[in-house]
Amino acid sequence: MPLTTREVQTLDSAHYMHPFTDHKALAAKGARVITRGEGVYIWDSEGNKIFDGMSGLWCVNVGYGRKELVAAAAQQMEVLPYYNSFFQTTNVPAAQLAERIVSLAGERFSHVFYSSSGSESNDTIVRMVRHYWTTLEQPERSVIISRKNAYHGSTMCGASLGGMSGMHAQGGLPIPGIVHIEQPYHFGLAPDQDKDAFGIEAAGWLEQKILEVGPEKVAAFIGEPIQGAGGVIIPPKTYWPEIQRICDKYGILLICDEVICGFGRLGAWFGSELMGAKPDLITFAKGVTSGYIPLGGVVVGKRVADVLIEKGGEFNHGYTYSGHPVACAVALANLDIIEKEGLVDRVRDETGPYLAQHFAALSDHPLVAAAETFGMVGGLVLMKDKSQHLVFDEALEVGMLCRSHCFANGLIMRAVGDRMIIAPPLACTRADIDEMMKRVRICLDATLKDVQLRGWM
Ligand code: PXG
Repeated sequence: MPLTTREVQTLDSAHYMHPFTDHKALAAKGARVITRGEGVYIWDSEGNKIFDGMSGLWCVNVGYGRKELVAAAAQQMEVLPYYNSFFQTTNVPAAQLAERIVSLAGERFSHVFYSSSGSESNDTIVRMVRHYWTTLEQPERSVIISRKNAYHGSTMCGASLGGMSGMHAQGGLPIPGIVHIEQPYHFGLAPDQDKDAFGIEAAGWLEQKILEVGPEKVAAFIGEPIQGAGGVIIPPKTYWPEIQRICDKYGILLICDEVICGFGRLGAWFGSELMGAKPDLITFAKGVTSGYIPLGGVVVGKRVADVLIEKGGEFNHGYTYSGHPVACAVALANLDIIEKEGLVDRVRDETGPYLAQHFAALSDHPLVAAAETFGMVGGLVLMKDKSQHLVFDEALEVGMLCRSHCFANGLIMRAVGDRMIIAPPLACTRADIDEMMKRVRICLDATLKDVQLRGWM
């Protein structure tokens, strides 16, 4: 007999400590139990069918229920379920996948270092970058510059690189040698300024910080091509080329965290290609396996790999699951699907522009002050009075109210403050996008009605 919803909720609240969750609040209401997925939909234990406008957590890029991935995992588990890559050993899928990822990333890259998540990958990067500069006899180059409101994971290094003040407030973060500049959020910081001029100005904050820290102490700059968890902040097109110019000018390494943007989400294998950035290191995770099994890693550019391999000696770093054969086999099968179905080109040429057009049209809604997408990510801003640029009182948590109307109306759309964000599967068809947009409008209307009833607008 399967457990009832209530039984699962009871076990859950008694024993399962969830990530990023207020447990007192959750216990009062009981967790939603998700039981299955197919295509772009998930189902909960009460039988509700929900359009997953967030691809799980930005990861189920090929959609749910892909038998090829199940078969790849089962087959690899039968042959070799696990072996490590320490002690001068390797396995077939890990070596094959490394070659494949390097060839997708382009000729500046030569190697892949594996982990099991985005957070671990960024921990690897912090150690690798500092080891690189030490190997080059510049150990004082240890400071890494990141951005406010960035998300780079939840480990000590990941959360320190990230710019979330709520995370820094717990556990003594950030660790030493990590500093932050303001994010390039045009709508939030300078909506009246010319967008391209703002992009140049925002990139200039990096140069200011380099000069403040001392160029001889700066190791690297890290950024997501488009900030995801921070609310889908799409930078002006002038931003990344200017960031690249500044990194080149001071010889500092550029790290693009492509945990969300990589593997097709923006309509290219890596988002940095589209932004005009030439990173030395790329963080990946999530979409590499479409979330079917944990896998992450770092694509290492020749600039770094050549030094580490020639002169770095042993890099005293690695994980039990680095190059896990089952995870790598699933990743290979996932890349096969993306290639066979032409999903990257489809996002770039067909579904991405289609989504962009329909999403932008939401700005005719009384609650929506701005709505923008890039590939298969999008964000909109809820405002009290858009003509006056008046925001809602933060304490009202209008975004969370909208999110609850989304749940109630069969749609997963996330709230980051008063920004509502989406990241549907890359496998979405136009018909799926039509269905999602229909639900988005229903949810916005329900939120509007609710906000008016409460007298907040
Ligand atoms: N970098 C980026 C850019 C991410 O988006 C990580 C690193 C960390 O990956 P792992 O696999 O360690 O979780 C992420 C993860 C949200 C949300 O609220 C986003 C992430 C994770 C949890 C919540 O949108 N992104």
